[in-house]
Parts: sequence; C-alpha cells; structure tokens
Amino acid sequence: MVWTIAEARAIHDLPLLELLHRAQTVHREHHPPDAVQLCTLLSIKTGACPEDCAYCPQSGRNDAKVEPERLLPVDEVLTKARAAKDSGATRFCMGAAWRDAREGEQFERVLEMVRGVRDLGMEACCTLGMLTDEQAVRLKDAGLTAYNHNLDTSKEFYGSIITTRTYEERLATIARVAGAGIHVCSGGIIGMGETLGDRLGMLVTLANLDPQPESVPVNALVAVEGTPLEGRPPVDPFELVRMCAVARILLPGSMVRLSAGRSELSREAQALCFLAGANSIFYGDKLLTTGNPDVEADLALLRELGMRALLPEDPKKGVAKGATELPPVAAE
Ligand code: SAM
Ligand code: DTB
Ligand code: SF4
Repeated sequence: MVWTIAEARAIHDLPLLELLHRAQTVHREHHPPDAVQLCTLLSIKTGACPEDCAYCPQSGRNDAKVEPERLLPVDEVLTKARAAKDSGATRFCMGAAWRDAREGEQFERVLEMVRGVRDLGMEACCTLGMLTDEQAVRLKDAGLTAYNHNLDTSKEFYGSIITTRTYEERLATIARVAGAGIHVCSGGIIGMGETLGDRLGMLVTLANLDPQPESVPVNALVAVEGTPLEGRPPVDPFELVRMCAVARILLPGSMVRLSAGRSELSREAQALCFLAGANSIFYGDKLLTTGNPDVEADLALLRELGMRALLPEDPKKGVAKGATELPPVAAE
C-alpha cells in the first residue's frame, strides 16, 4: 500500500491512548510484545567529516570538541564487538565519519571487521556514507546484515540541515544497498526545528520504499555544543512516543530503534516508546561520540518492565525472531 502524509497525520493526531492502542495492536501482529533488540555502536572512524550536517558533532565544519581519529585497527574493533556480545548485544553497528566509503586498504579493513563480527554470530551493520555498486556487493559478500543510511528528515527540510549532499543521493545509496541484498536501516532525527509535516514526510518516504527498510532508527537530537543546532530545545517526550507509534503503524515489520537521545528520557517515557512499538535500543555507554545510558541502568529498566532481549541470530537463519532472558547485570 502507498501511504500519504494526510493518512500519516490522521494517525499521528489520534488521542494518545488510541494511537498507542493501534500501534500496540500492529506491533503484536508482527513482533514478540516483550522483546527488545540490544545493538551496540562503535565509531570506527571519528570526526573531520567533510559533510556539513548541522546536527553532527563529527562534521569538520563545526566547532564541536571531537578528537578526530583514523580508521581503527580490526583487532580493536573485534575486541569491542566481543565485549558487546558478552554483555548481551546481538547487533554490532560500526559508524564512520565519511562522505563516502574509502577504496583500497581502508575498505578491505572494513570488510575484515564485518567478517569478524559475523564470525562472532552477531548481526553486523555499518554506516560509511555513500557507496558504489561494487562496494555494496562486496559488503554483502562479507556478510553484512544491514547498512545504515538515514534520510534524517523530509525532502523539503533537508536543505536547511545539510547542503553538501542531496536527498536524491541519499535515496540512491539506499536503493543500491537494497539492490545488493543488504537490509536497509534508515530513519531520522526529530528536534532539529522541523515541522510535524517534515517528520511525517520522512516516515511516509520510508514506508513507501519497496521493500520497507528492515529497521528505522528514531533519534532525538543530541544538541551538541559547537554544532549549529546546539541551542535547540529538547524534544517533548510525547512527540517522540508519537513518532515511534506512527513508525510502527506505517512500517509494521521493521525494527523501530529508539536511538539517540535516550539519556535525556525518563524511564517512563522509554516505557511508552516500547508500548508504541519501539523494539530496539542502542546498548552501551556510548553512541558514536556522545553518551548513552549505562548498561546497568538499561538492564535494570528492561528487567523492571519485564522485557527480554532478543536472541542472537543463528548465522544460518537470518534475523533473530525469538527472545531470551536478559543477560545478568554486570558485577558491581
Ligand atoms: N557519515 C555517515 C552518514 O552520515 O550516513 C554515518 C555516520 S552518521 C553520524 C549516522 C547518523 O547519526 C546520522 O544520519 C544522524 O541521523 C545520526 N546523528 C548524528 N549526530 C546526531 C545527533 N547529534 N543527534 C541525533 N542523531 C545524530
Ligand atoms: C542512527 O540513526 N543513530 C546512531 C546510528 N544510526 C549510527 C548514531 C547516533 C549518533 C548520535 C551522536 C553521536 O554520538 O555522535
Ligand atoms: Fe559526516 Fe555522517 Fe556526521 Fe554528516 S552525519 S557530518 S556525513 S559523520
């Protein structure tokens, strides 16, 4: 079915409890009601990015205090992946502050990282900027589960946030990734000064992709000092809840990932996001360059809510569908 912004708006504007009921109904038709996927992020190449994304502390064009780092060695990345697995994560996401993926030795190194993460029995995701067809195929052959490439916002608002690349380039990379048989992970950010129409425009664009993305990260802006968006007021948690619910209803089979901004969210607001259909979080004390709730706090929250962590993927069977008990809380 093709979604329109008017339809998305009608859903969004429902009374909150009605919206939550609908989202939860859709959620239970497609996903276990109590399972959350734990994904751990690592910045494998940090800062000095040539792009001018207004929200991003890693853009070389802003004054955020991020120490640039070259592409990490494979063993360092795999040590972090192993630690993430041991603490209960089933997906390891590697982010690089590049406009487009490097050729040559650096790309080979990324392929090696992907193979290493897959050998651990984890899902592997990476986000390296734009890709060529050949790079997409090589990532697929290395076993990459998913590629993250966010639309970030609507086509109309995009130019107010990023001027160094276009929405069309973003969509073309997403198509290339899907064409190579890699799952697409694509979502966006709220709280950048966009309108509700922009938020819904982004979700409708994602929902009308064929196939729909396997996962949709919903980020609340982390307003980092030194970026052009440093002064933005925090997102109202109910707006985030509504965004998760509309994403769940428009993209019923996708994982909805409650991503950046959780450090500022109360436990109650996070619980409402889960009720609205969010079924994945970034798990680990750091996102790429900014903070994330402590592992212990996240495990305590999930336990208190009676939620379970998704089982690790069986490498032969694709994406995990089952659920397991939460991993034990780390020793004091
Ligand atoms: N350079 C690659 C790219 O842009 O596709 C990959 C890394 S980039 C940091 C991945 C995503 O992180 C962005 O698309 C954006 O949605 C999100 N992000 C970056 N900074 C953020 C912030 N301050 N708050 C919320 N989300 C942010
Ligand atoms: C996504 O949508 N959010 C993650 C992941 N994809 C790569 C990144 C969030 C980054 C938040 C800012 C930072 O830590 O630098
Ligand atoms: Fe670079 Fe990605 Fe940050 Fe944009 S979002 S500045 S492309 S790292």
